[in-house]
Amino acid sequence: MKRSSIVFALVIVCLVLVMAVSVNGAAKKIVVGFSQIGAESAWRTADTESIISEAKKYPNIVLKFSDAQQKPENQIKAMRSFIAQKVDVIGFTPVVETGYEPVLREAKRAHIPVIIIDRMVDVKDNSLWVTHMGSDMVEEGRKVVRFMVEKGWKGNVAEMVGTVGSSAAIGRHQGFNEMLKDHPEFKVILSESGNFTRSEGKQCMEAFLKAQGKNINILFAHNDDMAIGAIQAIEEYGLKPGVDIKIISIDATHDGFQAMIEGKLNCVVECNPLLGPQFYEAVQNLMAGKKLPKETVTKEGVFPMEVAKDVMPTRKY
Ligand code: GZL
Repeated sequence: MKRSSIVFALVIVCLVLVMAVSVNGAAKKIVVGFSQIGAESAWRTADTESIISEAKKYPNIVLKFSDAQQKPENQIKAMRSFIAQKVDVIGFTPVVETGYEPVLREAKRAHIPVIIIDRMVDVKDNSLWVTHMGSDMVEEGRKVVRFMVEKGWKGNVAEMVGTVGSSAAIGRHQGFNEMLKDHPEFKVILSESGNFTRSEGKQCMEAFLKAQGKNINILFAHNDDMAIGAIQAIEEYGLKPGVDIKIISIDATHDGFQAMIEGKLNCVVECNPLLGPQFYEAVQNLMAGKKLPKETVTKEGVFPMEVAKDVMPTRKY
């Protein structure tokens, strides 16, 4: 065989080897469809930032992100679109607990695994989702009462509930009322929804004050954004938030800490939104064929106003 033919053959073999390695060497792309609730609160914004920014750390992750503007029907539409696009994994946070069973069945039939983060669905068949990660909302409600008792608070309580039908609002309300049974020093005189938003929290507090005014001793707001809206309403009414009306809320966001530093909010119960790292670790493990835990609960603390100034610089959301 001529020398030139041997060299040509060697070049071809090398090219084929290089191509084979490059195809096998590059990690397989994983296409993730994520349906987010919306942008109703600072907590949700931090959660979205975590989901989007963390995806950029994985060269093999392609994220398709959809914002449902707090409408479950938009989530169902987005999830059907992800199924039609044959994504590898669907991630989502359900606005409310119910109404998702049909689309979850469609994802299962299409062999697309579903990872749920933060809020949860209420379905009988738990094979419709692979894993859930997020806070224990019932325990968050219990922590609120434990703090109120520890501080020696007593009197009439106004409860400002989150989005009606959401697992966050249902769980927090459940834990709160479960603990109150043993504490007759508290009487819940008002309980209405502020839908987890600042503006609706302000409106809700205006209605509370119109109905009960100075009879309200304590406000429990299911999230910081509603508490901040309520603080504005209380000040406009001529009372001192954090003094005339004690206030406790859940999330522990930057603005919650700022309100505590200003003496207008007495305590925040932490609910951590930074679920991006956990979510993509689960995606990678799932695609690598590893078994995932059915449930992963976030560990969280309680921050009274006295520690706000020192703790604030350490906060990540
Ligand atoms: C709780 C989360 C709630 C936050 C709110 O895990 O779903 O939704 O408490 C957010 O701030 O809107």
